[in-house]
Amino acid sequence: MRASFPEDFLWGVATASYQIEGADLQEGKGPSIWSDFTYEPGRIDSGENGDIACDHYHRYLEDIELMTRLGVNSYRFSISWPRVFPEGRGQINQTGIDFYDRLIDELLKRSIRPVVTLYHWDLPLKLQERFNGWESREIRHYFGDYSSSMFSKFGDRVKLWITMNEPYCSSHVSYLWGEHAPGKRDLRISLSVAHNLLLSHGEAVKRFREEVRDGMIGLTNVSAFVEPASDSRADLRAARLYDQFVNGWFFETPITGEYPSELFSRFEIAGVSPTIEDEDMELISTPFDFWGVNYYTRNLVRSQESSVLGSEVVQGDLPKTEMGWEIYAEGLEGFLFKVFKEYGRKPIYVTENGIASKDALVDGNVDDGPRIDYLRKHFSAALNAIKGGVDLRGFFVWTMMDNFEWARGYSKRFGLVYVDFKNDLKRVPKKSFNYYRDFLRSL
Ligand code: IFM
Repeated sequence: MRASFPEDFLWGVATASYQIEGADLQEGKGPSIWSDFTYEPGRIDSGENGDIACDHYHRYLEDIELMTRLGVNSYRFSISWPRVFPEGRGQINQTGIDFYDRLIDELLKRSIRPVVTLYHWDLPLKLQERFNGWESREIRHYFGDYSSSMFSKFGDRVKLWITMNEPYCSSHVSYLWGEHAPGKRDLRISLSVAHNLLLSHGEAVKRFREEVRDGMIGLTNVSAFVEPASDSRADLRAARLYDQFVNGWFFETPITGEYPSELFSRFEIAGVSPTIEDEDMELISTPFDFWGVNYYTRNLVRSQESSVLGSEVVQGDLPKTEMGWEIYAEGLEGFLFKVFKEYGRKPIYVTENGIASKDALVDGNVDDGPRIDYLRKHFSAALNAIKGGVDLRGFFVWTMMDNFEWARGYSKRFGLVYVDFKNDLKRVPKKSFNYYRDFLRSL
């Protein structure tokens, strides 16, 4: 199968700073909203946090050595904003910059292409304290300045940039469902946060165009392959509204410069729609180069008129991962076609895809058959999309190693490498690591 993918296809693994780095308040790093949130009782399963995580900050060489053994040609990671700007802006933490310099140089030495996400959820706590972080329109200038600095520090070596990871999660999972930092539950605030995130994405792209001579910049969204729970008119409409909420809001708006109209009208009537100022939509729709698609599951949706969203997700009957997410590789293929056709015919990278499974270390081995099966099916779905004409250019498995899975703590393991959190963070490649390695060699 591998040989059927384009020759210059990027095959990689993905991670995020707070989930793996550890060294949380060390070497000049400032706190993020997660440093704080994880210490609030009841927020995280088992009261865990990312203080140490996989200690990648100190063990990055060992981790890159594993990537080399794996045979990937690219690595997607995020920069921790508070590690480089402890206060969000102003005084730079040179020790943090040095860390990313070493990381990038080592990757390039191993012919592994660095793909950098500027924001994967760890907002500097200072900005939260000063003006409520993403709730304020001001944040776009801060994000723009931070992005400009990163372009100038690393742009000579990093050629693929992602402004942010899953703005759906940094808005709704954090401000509507209350599961992620800072853990609020208010749709009006959540929609305004989503607006400020999109503005900030646009600002970063604008800066990139003005300041960087080569390279590409894109936006990574989480995607849901939405299906109606029945053929009833009400459920079909609910599926449409839900698709606008999860997908359209973040995929359509940056292309068209307009929010999906049916859902926007509903929010207007409910008095929760975001305030849009002159030129906002122009900034949001600043042309960018590619889409990052994070795909995990499908969502089955039925009508729920009493909710302002007009829809609710119901349990489907497909086999599920340890996260309780349905396994549906056909959804990846379908979604890639949708993104390509409906949202600007841009190059696409699958920037995350993977599975949490019940992995156990037995006699020094982790036999994670479900992950192998999952990856095989999703690689094949990606190939079908390419054969059907989608401009898919890369695939990043989530994730390199078991790590801090946000509100679920360390209980959910997504890695190709098992991390023994009870035994000095020992790394043990799982059977799926060997599967991916052999797949990559099978030219
Ligand atoms: O771990 C997360 C990641 O940070 C963002 N996308 C989904 C993953 C699995 O939940």
